[in-house]
Order: sequence, then C-alpha cells, then structure tokens
Amino acid sequence: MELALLINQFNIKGRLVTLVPFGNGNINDTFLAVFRNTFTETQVILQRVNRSVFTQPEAIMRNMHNITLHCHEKLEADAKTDRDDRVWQMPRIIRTKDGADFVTDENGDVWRVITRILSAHAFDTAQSPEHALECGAALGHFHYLVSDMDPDSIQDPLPGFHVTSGYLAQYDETLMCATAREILGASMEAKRLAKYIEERREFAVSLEKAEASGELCKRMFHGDPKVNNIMIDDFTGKGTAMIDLDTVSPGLMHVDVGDAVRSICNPAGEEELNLGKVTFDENLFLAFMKGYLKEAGSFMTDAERAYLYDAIRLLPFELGLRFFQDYLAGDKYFKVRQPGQNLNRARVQFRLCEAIEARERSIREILAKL
Ligand code: GN1
Ligand code: MG
Repeated sequence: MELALLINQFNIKGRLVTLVPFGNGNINDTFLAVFRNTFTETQVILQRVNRSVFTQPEAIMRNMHNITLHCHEKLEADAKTDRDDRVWQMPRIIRTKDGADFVTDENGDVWRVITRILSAHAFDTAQSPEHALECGAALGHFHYLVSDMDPDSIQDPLPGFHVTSGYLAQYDETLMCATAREILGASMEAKRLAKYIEERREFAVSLEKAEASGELCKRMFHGDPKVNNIMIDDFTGKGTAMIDLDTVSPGLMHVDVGDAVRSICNPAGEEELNLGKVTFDENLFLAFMKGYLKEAGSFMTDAERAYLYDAIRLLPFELGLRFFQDYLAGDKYFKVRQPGQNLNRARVQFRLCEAIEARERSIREILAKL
C-alpha cells in the first residue's frame, strides 16, 4: 500500500505535505510525516514494525499501549507538583480513525503512528559531558517511571534478548554452517574477532549467574537505551524523553546502564571505520553516571552497584557478538547499507570492550566514589 494512503488511515488533523525516511534505527522502518492546515502543523512518526525481529508485532503494540498509559498518567500527576525545571515527555500512540492502535497492511506488516517529541533531538554520539549527564538523567528518570509497572502487563517482546549465553549458542550454531565458516576463513580480521570471543566465554555469563543465584533481580528496563534513543531539548539542552519503547520489559537495570554507557562513552560512535578513534571516555562516563544516579540512585541496591563494572564490560561484548554472528549468517537481523558493515560494527564494539578492560581499575574507582 502507498505510504500516503496508509498514514491517512490514522486520525491526524490537516493535509499530508511531507513523508520522508527518518532516523538511523537498525531494525524498524521509520518515517517523518508532516501535516499542515491553514494555521499550524503536526509532525508525527510513522513506523513499520520489523516482523522478522518482532515476530508478534501485535504484542509489541499491546505492550506499547500499556507502557505509555502507565507512564503518561504518572508524568501528568508529577507535572502538577513537580518543581523540576523541565518537562519530561514520552511519545503517544496516535490511533486510527477507527480507534485502533495500528494498521495491518496487505502483507501482514504492522504500521503505527506516534507523536514526535518536538523541539528536541537525539544524537548518534555524545556531544559533551553535559549531554552525557542528561542522557543519564533521562535513563534514570525512565527507570523511575516504569519502576512500579506491573511486569505481567508486558508480553516478552524478544525472548532471549540480552541473554548473552543465548547469543553464544546462536553464534556456535551459525559456525556449524559451511557458508559462515567460509566467510570466517576468508578474513584475518574475522578470525581475530572469533578468537576474541573464545577468550571471553566464561565472563560472558557473569550477570546470568548472579541472576540465577538471586543476587540480582529483574525490574522493568528499556532494553535499548543507546544515545540516539534519548531526546534532548533543543532550547535547554536537557534530557526530555526516552524513545524506542519496543523492548521495554522485565530485565536487569545493569543491562540498560551497560548499553547506554557503551554508546555514550565511545565518542567515535558505532559505525567508526578507524579503530584508533574508538575509546572509552572516562569524563563522559562520570557525567553519565552522575546524571543516572541523581534520578535512580535511591532505588539501586548494593548488589546492583557491585555488578555495574561487569555490565559495562559485557554490553559492548554482547553487541559485538550479535553483529559478528549476523555478519557470518549473512546480515539477516541488523540492517546494512554496505557489505561488511556488521563486521565493522563488531570490530568497534570489541575494541571498546578492550578499552574498558584496560581501564578496569579506574572505572571501578569512579564507581566506588559515586
Ligand atoms: C538495534 O533499532 P535500534 O537501532 O534502536 C538493536 C539494539 C542494538 C542497536 C545497536 C531490537 O537498535 O539491541 O543495541 O541496534 N535493537 C534490537 O545499534 O535488536
Ligand atoms: Mg530499537
């Protein structure tokens, strides 16, 4: 179906004047749509949910309905008494003219429309320590927002998401396939990454072990809090919203902190080709943690604090492993614009993981002082 016909099924005032691809997401297809009438304009986000990743897109939409309902009520109640110098926001689902949360097209694809957070932007890399601090505050505030949600109101959006042992098993399975072994055999760099993985199998399950022993417990988490999912107010420079709510579900808060840190503290970003530029910036890290703890420090347990370093080391490793497995499997999961892109993404994450390992002592010192 033509996109313009599709979006006109949603209840949006005005006439459609622009519909263009938007953002840098690796999974869903995202468009910006602008509607105008004689005195104002409305900007919304149109998205096709990636069905090969989210195999139950209707469940994703039910989750989003429940999450936004819960958080909007809380945001509105807080706004009445809040003396904070900012307004926290969250996108809202725009319904169809028939009152549904989404449209299913003739191919069975699920399309949704959500509000755009206006006068705010997300960046692909951290711009400054102040920006990192605001990212921390936004994630911490998000954890506060979802902290009292009923986990049973959420259906697991991606079973096994952020279970590193599962990704190792998937990687091993991929390597059983002859074409994957050929791809691996053809590149020195790929062989180097394979060795890197082998040396870290034991460490890769440390958080899973802590969870199994009861030291760490799941709470509601975001699942994908990378820097370009955190909206910053254009006028004040303050964090205002977390977007991309598809993976919000019960999970370890460490995973969120680790994932945000791996994307914020590497100023070169996820697509850097020159590995020499990939580093772990301790100033950005300190700023991020300060912002996070200001909003979420009060409900973080000692055990959670004790495992933060492991999470910070694990998340770039896990993402590197996911990119590398996808490269060997023929780029089936993450969108690529050129061949070898997933291999390079894996190189970046593993280099970042190395940089973190080299700075273990000072990272632990920073954490201990917070
Ligand atoms: C994917 O869709 P996007 O780009 O926000 C991925 C994350 C990765 C991220 C890396 C559901 O997120 O887990 O960290 O790419 N999301 C899913 O850029 O797999
Ligand atoms: Mg996402």
